[in-house]
Amino acid sequence: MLDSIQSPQDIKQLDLDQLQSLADEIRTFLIDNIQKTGGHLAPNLGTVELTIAMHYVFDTPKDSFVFDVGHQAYTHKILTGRKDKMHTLRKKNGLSGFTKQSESEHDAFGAGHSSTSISSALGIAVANKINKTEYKSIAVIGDGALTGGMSFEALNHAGDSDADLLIILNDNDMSISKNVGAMSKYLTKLISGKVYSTMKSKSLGFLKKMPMIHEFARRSEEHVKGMVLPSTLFEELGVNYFGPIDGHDLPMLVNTLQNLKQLKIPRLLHIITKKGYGLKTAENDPCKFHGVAPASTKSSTLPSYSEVFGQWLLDTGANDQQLMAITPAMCTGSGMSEFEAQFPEQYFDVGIAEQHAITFAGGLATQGLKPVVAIYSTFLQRGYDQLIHDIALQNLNVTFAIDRAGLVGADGATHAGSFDLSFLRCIPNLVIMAPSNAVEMYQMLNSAYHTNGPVCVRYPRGASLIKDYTTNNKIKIGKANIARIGNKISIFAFGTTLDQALIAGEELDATVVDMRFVKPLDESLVIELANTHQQLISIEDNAITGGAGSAISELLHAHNINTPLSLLGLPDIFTEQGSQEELYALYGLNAESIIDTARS
Ligand SMILES: Cc1ncc(C[n+]2csc(CCOP(=O)(O)OP(=O)(O)O)c2C)c(N)n1
Repeated sequence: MLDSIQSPQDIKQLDLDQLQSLADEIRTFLIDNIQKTGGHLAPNLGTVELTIAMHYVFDTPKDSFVFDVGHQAYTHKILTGRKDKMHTLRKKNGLSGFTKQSESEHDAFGAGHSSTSISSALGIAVANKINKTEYKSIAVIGDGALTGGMSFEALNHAGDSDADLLIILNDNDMSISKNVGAMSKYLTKLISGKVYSTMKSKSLGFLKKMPMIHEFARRSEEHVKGMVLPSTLFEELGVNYFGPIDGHDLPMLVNTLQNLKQLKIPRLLHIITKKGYGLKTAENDPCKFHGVAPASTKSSTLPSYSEVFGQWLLDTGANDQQLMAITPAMCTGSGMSEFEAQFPEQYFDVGIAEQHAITFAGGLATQGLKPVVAIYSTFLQRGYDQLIHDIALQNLNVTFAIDRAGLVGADGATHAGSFDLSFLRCIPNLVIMAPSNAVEMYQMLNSAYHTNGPVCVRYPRGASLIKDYTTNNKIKIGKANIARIGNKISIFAFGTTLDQALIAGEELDATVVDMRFVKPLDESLVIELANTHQQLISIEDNAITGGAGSAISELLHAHNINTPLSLLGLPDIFTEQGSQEELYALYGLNAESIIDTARS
């Protein structure tokens, strides 16, 4: 059946039994495809029935579906004419692993970062009203994404509006790890609460027999609230609450969505799903199967940079009870699982709440504790004002372990850590380090932790080439390291670009510097080398605009030094998806490119 579906119109001809067969076929297809391409397996297995029901009842692209994060939208891609390209998922020039406007008219809003769906769907709903259309706007948001502050900001706005907005809360009790926080507990209470159960059966019975739906819709909002379910948190905020219903029961989903389609008010449908549904291994360990690598990937015996951080955290936290480790919902990805297990009193998963994570760390620091915020470069973007206003301005002792800096590969532009050096470098009081290898990273973390004020250590995704890296040594703040002495040409390498710089350095007989610090720069060394060499090249895995090379350029300019300087880094575009190797080659961040630059 799947091969005959070219557009959402095609599924509207099917009966409910056929829809169920289609769900089974899609599930088998997903398991097979994701094994080859890699991708978000468990989240997508959990949303097959929901997505089929949505396309059965609504009419995209006139109606808008906004999938939060967009990582669970594979069935949506399959049903909207992209099945034949699913083998290119997450590959260079292939389909994105998230929703993307430029990819399909059925992708109403692009995503990748969490907790944006209610805001954007509300914007669409309000625009629909202003444009006098009858189109529907639907946000699909997970219970994990609901922990993000933007979701609450959007609910606050939506509940006070008369927008025709349907929010579907896909509750599987999981973020990447187990979901956390009071909201998560509240949702569990909603599902299991005694008072609630009676209300649930009443409201569902009511929904099924809704021939008087038009009359219902005409009733005042207050009355609607009272009839369906009084006093859920959502109701109190002015968003009508329906459910919870079984998110794998297709007939129930179709029936409920058909009913809810008739309404024109802010409303929320709570569905319960199982992450990894239909694949036992994924159901049993949804965290491990949240995102998977292609089955063909060879596992590395070398530690990843995230693991190096995790080990440092364990070693340091074991000896210092002032150390407080904070993650905004990225425990495993950041290498913190073991720390969580061993030192639960010193560990905080605050939910998908980067802004809060940073300011919370600030509060801890004012009381003499020593917070370490582990955060992906791309998600640090969320906490920018908090970093400036709450941490740097008050010069608080917070260590930032910034993971996934530079190009991350298959996740593409939404997840690339391309901008951190640019947006961090302009903030007073910050120290910014970029290690060239695992030993240096460990030393830098030692230094960061024992330096007053906010300090960032930023490192890339992937394996470090060194197995044995623990050390008590520290690195002197602001001191670069000359890795190779040569002639005429000096290459300033930031972070792990050092390896490629050294290869080019051999070929060119160039001086190569492991810069180590983006801020403070080792100014005296740069000036000395600029005065003793004829050509300078900087290389970094960050946007050239405002990046580390720009810092060198500014320094030379300030000292009227005219030695030619070429800046290698990421161009002024949103970077593509592909393997990390492909992308570093594409953007010229390799030895060849350094050599070409020097020769040209
Ligand atoms: C701002 C931001 N922080 C962190 C992430 C990483 N992330 C991707 S999916 C996810 C969990 C989402 O959980 P939920 O919304 O419940 O969806 P599920 O995967 O359980 O279906 C997280 C933390 C992100 N995409 N964006």
